Amino acid sequence: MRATATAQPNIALIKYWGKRDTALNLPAVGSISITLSDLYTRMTVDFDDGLEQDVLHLNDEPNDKLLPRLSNALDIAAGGDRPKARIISECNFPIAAGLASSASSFAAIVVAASAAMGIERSVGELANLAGRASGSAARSLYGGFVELENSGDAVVVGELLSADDWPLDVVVAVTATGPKPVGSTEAMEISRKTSPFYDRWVSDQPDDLASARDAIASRNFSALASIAEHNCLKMHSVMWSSRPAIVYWNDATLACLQTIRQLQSDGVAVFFTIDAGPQVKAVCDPADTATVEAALSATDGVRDILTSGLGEGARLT
Ligand code: 2P0
Repeated sequence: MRATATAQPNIALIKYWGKRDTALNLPAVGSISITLSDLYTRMTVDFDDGLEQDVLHLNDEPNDKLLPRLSNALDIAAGGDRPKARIISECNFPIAAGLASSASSFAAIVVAASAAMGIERSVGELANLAGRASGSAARSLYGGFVELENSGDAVVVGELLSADDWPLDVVVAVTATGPKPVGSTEAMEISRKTSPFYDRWVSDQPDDLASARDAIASRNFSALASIAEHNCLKMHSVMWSSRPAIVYWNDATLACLQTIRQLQSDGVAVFFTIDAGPQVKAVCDPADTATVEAALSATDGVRDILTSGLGEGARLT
């Protein structure tokens, strides 16, 4: 009753922010993301009747902090009456810092737990289970360009283009490595309840999704850049206008945006996106990756640079 799965994080270009059902963890809006190739979470689940409690080892260290949500994900995937499990997680990038570590973790654990229990599930079923654990995790079941549709009692997730259909790179400028001040789940609820812009955010999302879908279908980089930056800044405007305000940015976050604006005016094919954290993700044409890496590395306050191509969905390993 043991299996190992690997999943990569995904970066939303059209963002998920807000829930329409907190009990089922259903998003209020659809979203479109790209799955990365070089950052990963590898998760082994070993169900053992002899254990009295679930235990988690993360990067070879015991970890009680992240265990409750992973135990909940095991309940979702294997049922509340499942045996207890030994969970061994390896992650090659910073956790809970706005780098989508929850997406890769929950995608991997659902795939590993299903296999360890001997339950065969379609990728769509696995995506729905991962999404109940963490909304963005549903998208990491698929590779390349992924759309999560917000309809009915289950989310519908599918691949718009594969990673090979339109190879892009993502250069992540790491501007802080600590955990974020407020987690996404709590922050989304604050926004839903208090931001005066929240309803407009939700009602505009279908138009942004349609624009991004068209840009991806025609591989139109400048059209995708324009809608992705707009959608990102709109999500952060909802966060900033929440009470209390949810501000994930720091000085270096803004400095990176200025660097990217300069690159764009120099003719470099690059655009930014920022999630629930201070890191800036620069999406670019692989021909421009070295230029983007050099410019972001030289930006004040940038501590590290991680570069990734686009990759495949979660799978057994
Ligand atoms: C996204 N984020 O679409 C957006 C953009 C952060 C900003 O999905 O409550 O960890 O577990 O469903 O998926 C982060 O939220 O939230 C997220 P839960 P999740 O990638």
